[in-house]
Amino acid sequence: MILNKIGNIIKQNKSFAVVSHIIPDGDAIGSTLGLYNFLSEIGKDVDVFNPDKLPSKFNFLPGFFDVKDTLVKRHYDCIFVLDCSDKDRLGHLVELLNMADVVINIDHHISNDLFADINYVDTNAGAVGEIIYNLIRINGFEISYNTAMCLYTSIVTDTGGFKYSNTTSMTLNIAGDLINTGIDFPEINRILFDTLTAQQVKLLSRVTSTLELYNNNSIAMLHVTKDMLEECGANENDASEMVNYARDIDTVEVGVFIKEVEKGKFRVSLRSKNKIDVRIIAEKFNGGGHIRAAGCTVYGDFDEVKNKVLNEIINHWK
Ligand SMILES: [Mn+2]
Repeated sequence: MILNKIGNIIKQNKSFAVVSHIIPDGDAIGSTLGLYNFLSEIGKDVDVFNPDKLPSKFNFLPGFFDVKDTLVKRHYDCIFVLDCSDKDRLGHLVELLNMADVVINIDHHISNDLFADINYVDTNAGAVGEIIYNLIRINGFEISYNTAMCLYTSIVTDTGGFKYSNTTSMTLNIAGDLINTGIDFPEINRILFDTLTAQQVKLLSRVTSTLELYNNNSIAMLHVTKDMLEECGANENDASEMVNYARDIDTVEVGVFIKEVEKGKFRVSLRSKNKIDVRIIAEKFNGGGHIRAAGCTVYGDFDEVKNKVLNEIINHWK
């Protein structure tokens, strides 16, 4: 079993790095910090990285302020890459892969290209946090309160609060075991799902007023420009969940959110309810993700980008 083999590597080595993907989400942050806390607690020398600045809403997680975004030249016995379907997801930290004896890739994306020395891809896992939980437990270790906070965050965010179809009975069993460590999960849920800044509420009113409906009201599009962010005093991360307002409309199957990153470059988030595999649409633009949640970067002016994405969705529908 690969998780036992990885457990032996943990037991037999001393220095580790843990890293996840650009534009980190709750799973990337929760799973890396969960593994980071666990390895630190059992006495390992661990560095934790992310190529991008972490959204501040996750700053309640133990280890949040230890996350580095730059490399210092050194050597690790082993590097863990979490929630990354390919090494490009590491952005400027891709160099880490050359700094260790062993690179271990742990993921749940079906598109994972198995880039590492050891690859463990479980597409049935709702979140990478579930796999880290299994890795710790299968190898006979305990899960601490701090590690549980991080793994719970990973799982509850990637399953949309246990609402999405990637939630399994295993997901709920794991969450139950994590809750048994005494973590304040109602408070974690409140921070993750029911907290907005004043800037975000202002931005929400601007973003929802951009609503456009297509394909018999089954596709909804929202967008945000850099100017809108600035007018509301908001930053890029403040808009990250707003795609859900497009998806949540009763007649809608696919929700689209287009965010201007810079002139001529847009980040597109896609969400679907029951029928459309949005990962396939994202992959047409060299993006990726999951069947119900995916994303990609599309170049051109706004109308061009909008029409390209819309056409791809409608083509896929046929
Ligand atoms: Mn994930």
